[in-house]
Amino acid sequence: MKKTDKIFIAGPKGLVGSALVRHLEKKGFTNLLIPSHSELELLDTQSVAAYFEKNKPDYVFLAAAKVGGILANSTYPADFIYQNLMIQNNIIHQSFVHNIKKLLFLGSSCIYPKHCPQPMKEEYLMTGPLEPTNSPYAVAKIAGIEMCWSYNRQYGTKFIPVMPTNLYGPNDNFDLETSHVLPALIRKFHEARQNNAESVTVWGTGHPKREFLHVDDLADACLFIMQKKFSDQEYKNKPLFNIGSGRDISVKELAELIKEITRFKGKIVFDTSIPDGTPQKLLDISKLKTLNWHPATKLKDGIKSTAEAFKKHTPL
Ligand code: GFB
Repeated sequence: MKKTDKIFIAGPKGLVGSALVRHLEKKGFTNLLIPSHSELELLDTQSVAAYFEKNKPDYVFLAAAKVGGILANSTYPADFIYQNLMIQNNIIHQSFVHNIKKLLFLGSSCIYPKHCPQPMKEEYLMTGPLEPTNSPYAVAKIAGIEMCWSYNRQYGTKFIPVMPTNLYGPNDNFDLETSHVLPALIRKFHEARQNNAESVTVWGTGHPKREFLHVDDLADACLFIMQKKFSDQEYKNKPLFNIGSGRDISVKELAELIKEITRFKGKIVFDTSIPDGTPQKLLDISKLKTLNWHPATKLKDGIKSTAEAFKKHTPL
């Protein structure tokens, strides 16, 4: 990749896309295509086709997606399947039509079966039923993976699907209805401390285990894979890379850690009327480690900086 190559980041305002923009700029890439919503409507095939025709990107990071936590996934299943299929169909197909050099498609660890052996290896894809709370999202992402593989096989494209674990960091969604657990708990504990509340309510039993990766580490891994040279055969051979931190913790342990970081002194209460979702989600990242990529951010440090950034932007 040359520093002047045109790099299209689809979804540049989101948690992942904004981290990619920061990382690429830091590494000296000068020709980033980061269209605003008024310039490009990803759900509209004509708009995406016209954008590719006009801008002719060399590389594409497909980080645009309809995302959300367990409640958002359960409440808006149609939006999750429709929007994700449309966005990825439009971008992957136009990337083929316009002969781009390489594309990275970002999926999610929820593509693996609900009761998958842990840690989850790439080859466990499609070996069992999905978790019902997010299967519309997971099915869309699995379709995206299959699409990358199919275009590579039929047309010789260089499309690589990568599957990040649960992510967190700056520009995350802190809305309590739609966010993921980590930003939700930062907000809940921070507000509880400010309001001298007696307790913080955590959804579910606290038993599910999740793996968390700082989004800056994800951006680093994505650029690493984008720059890596693979043989034509490797592209045809259904490439797939898990990207994670290699460690998981329970929701209860996460709540205790955030309680300590935010210096909240009250109690933690579990609301077991809310579903737990998948019991455990830990990715096997040995494939990426073999290529010599390793995550850098410790969970406690990452939560501290994310909580600081949240406090700065949300003074109470
Ligand atoms: O992060 P989260 O919403 O999504 O929830 P998933 C993880 C766990 O944390 C669940 C619990 O067991 C939640 O019940 N939890 C506890 C909370 N308190 C809270 C809270 O205040 N807010 C939230 N949101 N959860 C999503 C999928 O699954 O993860 C997506 O729905 C995607 O498709 C994404 O894969 C990475 O980890 O369960």
